Amino acid sequence: MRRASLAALALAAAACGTGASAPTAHRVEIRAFRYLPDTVTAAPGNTVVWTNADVVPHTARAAGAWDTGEIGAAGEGRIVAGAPGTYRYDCAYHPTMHAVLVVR
Ligand SMILES: [Cu+2]
Repeated sequence: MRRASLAALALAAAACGTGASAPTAHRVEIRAFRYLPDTVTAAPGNTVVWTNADVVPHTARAAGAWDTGEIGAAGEGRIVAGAPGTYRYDCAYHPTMHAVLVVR
């Protein structure tokens, strides 16, 4: 009896480990023409999602690396972090908006 119970426990434990874990997502809110937080650290393969809480469109783009394209009011844009590095990014429409994505 005791042996059977242990076998059942082992099966239950194995089942818990079979699900593929969802990719990690990092969120940046755009509010009042600022990226919050203004520095995000992600691992290669992580998703970074920008949500726009302003009533005007924004973008997030790192020259030569990536670009979310236009993110409308209440919309969101995303990228998948690629090669390790420090990516300073800005908004195509508002030159005063700057932030940093660190991939490592
Ligand atoms: Cu903007």
